[in-house]
Amino acid sequence: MTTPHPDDPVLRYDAPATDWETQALPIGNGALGAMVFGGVGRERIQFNEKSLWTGGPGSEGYDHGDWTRPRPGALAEVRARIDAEGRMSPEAVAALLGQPRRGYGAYQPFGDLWIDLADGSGTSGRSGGSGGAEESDRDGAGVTGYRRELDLGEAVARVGYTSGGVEHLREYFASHPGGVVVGRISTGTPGRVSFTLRLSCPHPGARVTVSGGRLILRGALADNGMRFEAQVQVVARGGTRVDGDGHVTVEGADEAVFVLSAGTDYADVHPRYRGADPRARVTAAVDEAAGTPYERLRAVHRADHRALFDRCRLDLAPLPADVPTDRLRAAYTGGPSDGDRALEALFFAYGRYLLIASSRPGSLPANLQGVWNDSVNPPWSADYHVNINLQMNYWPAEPANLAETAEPYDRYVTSLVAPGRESARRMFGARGWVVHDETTPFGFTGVHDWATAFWFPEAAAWLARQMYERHLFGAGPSYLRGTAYPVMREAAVFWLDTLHVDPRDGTLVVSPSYSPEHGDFSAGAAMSQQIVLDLLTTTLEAARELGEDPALQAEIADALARLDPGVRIGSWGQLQEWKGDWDDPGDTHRHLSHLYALHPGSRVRASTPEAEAARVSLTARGDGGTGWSKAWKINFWARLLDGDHAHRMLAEQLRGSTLDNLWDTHPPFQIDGNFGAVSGMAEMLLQSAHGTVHVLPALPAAWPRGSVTGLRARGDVTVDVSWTGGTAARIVLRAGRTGPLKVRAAVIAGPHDVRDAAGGRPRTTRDGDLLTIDARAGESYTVTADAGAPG
Ligand code: FUC
Repeated sequence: MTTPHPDDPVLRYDAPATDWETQALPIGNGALGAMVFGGVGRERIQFNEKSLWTGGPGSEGYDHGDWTRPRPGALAEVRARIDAEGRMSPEAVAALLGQPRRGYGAYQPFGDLWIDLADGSGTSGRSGGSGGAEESDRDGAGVTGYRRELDLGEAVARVGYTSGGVEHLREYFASHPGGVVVGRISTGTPGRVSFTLRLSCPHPGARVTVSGGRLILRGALADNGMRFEAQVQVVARGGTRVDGDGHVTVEGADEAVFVLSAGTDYADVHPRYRGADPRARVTAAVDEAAGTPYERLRAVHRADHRALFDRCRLDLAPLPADVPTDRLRAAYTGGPSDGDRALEALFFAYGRYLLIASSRPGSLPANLQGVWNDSVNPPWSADYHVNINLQMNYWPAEPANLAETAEPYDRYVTSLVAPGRESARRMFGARGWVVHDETTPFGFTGVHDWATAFWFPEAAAWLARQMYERHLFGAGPSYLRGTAYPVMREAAVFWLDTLHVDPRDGTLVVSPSYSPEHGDFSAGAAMSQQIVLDLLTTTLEAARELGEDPALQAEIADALARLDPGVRIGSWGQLQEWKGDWDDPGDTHRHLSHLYALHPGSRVRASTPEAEAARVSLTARGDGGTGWSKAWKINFWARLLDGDHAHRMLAEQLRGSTLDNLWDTHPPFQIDGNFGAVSGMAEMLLQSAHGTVHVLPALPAAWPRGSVTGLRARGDVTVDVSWTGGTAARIVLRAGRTGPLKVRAAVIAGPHDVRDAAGGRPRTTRDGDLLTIDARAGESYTVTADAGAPG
């Protein structure tokens, strides 16, 4: 077993996993995901491919969620009733505007790879193998030194133990360059590797054939005819390899490797969503990997992963070497122990690891479970919920220096435009595009009829606006012109056609408007207004920057002048969730939609009356909630510059909403909270939403010392900070652009020193804790606390 790098964050356990959701360990390359159990007599590797979905074209009654019967006047009727009565129940609106969901489908598990292992003493471990049953036998006679690890730096899962006097070592990784999951099975003694490997699949009609050490699993989903294929090639060094009926057996080898690839005939192209048969692609990937030495596969994977993973790192305390991660988590209180700090930093590293593993160019974005799913009926279909969840998945991409992982998000959101145009036309008679609460890889952009979560046309605006963030971080002008702006522009046009004049005050409002997943329908709920305002503002900025669409610019400017901004302070000092002052101070609902303008939006800034009102609302909602809700609250408190409360939310999440394998739980497992927490921790350490690079804006007392490298700020700046005694000792800023670089940090208010990479002093101006550096692209600037220097 390769020894872990001493500095790499590692999840470690001293027993095999018996439960998929809470214990098994995830590896993935974006398109493929696998869960490693690490059994002793029987290894289970459950695997996924991201496009294997039921529903959509080919499934019964699929209609994209667009209205299938004409509803002349239905929308107008809802608006008129809301104009007259101020509100309408979700049930009443759903009766008029909803429809039963047809052909929605769900993300599907692909299959399981089972390895029945001999113990190395010559006894065959094959148990007759009718597939399916999990088995854990760590306590089997004579097993010692069991360990199971997920090395986040190497992106490798390892299993090791001694059984029958033989040391067993296995490692697994999912290679993005190779398009394969790879496993190596070895023993400390040559000639002792013996096992039988087989595949099982939950989908009726799937067949496994075997030839030349290769298993081919092939089938088509009964629901929609989607074709799928997985192949596994077993390569043994020494010993014998024999094809069996549905399995491959290796006896007495020195070492064996398997490579697995899987695919479907899905294509992200409206309206058919089908492309080439997967066979050629899967065959090519497996052939290529099977013909490449293991060490080479591993080295290429390592380089690919490290190029992303190593860019950013948070250190709060070293991981205790011998404490298994489940025990570290069980002992966690959020108090002052080093173990707690180490777990927090591990959670940060793990969230970044999970994003790399579940979102790489060339496949769909991370869904509610990233890429991992073992159920034919997963929670919420393991779909793309877009009233916060998909957006949250990508909050850390830029700040935590993983911009490339957002490519699948951009591509997917862009793919929603074509079906979303149809929904906009058919349901609203509007130009542009729309999508509601949740969607699938098949462009489900219309509605269903679950009253409390069916209507959210603002989702398109939110999704599109988040693409503009990537531009702000530094994606470059061609990204804005070619990728973000076209999607934003059409989302904006939809709202220009759809906004409604509020008869009470003549402002432009969204109607019907529904604050996710909460309260009555009304006109101009805070989130609706804030999102539309945000989209129109950023689309106008983008159009101006690109010199595009002058007529549209004028139209947007006109709408903005009349738009209700959706930020109001109510009777108990709260930020109002609705245009009417309806908020209940006893309400602890998980969604805090009315605080969108605080985060991820940026219109509400700390230390303003609106921010104080946001604090009142946030305090009233309390520190509970689902995993993702707690993660969002880390971000909110960080934006309010309250590091201690942000940390308290992180502690709540780790204590109450995190599983032994450190997956976030709603419950059940839902990955958005892992990603939201990384974003929140990044916001505690660095903020850039308000024109400055704000260093350590919300550092909690619980983090008196530490360091972070490679955080990203808007304006193409990369930042390293180390701190002691709660203040920055050293800040390194790498400028991607030439021009004024504004840095805010407590250390700047006192004696400090600023140097460029050559040790020279750049031109700077200072105003209190704000330093403006006359920066040059490519240069790095180091700010140090300097007790000797004049202030
Ligand atoms: C939103 C949330 C739920 C859940 C679901 C997947 O609808 O309100 O809590 O996270 O998405």
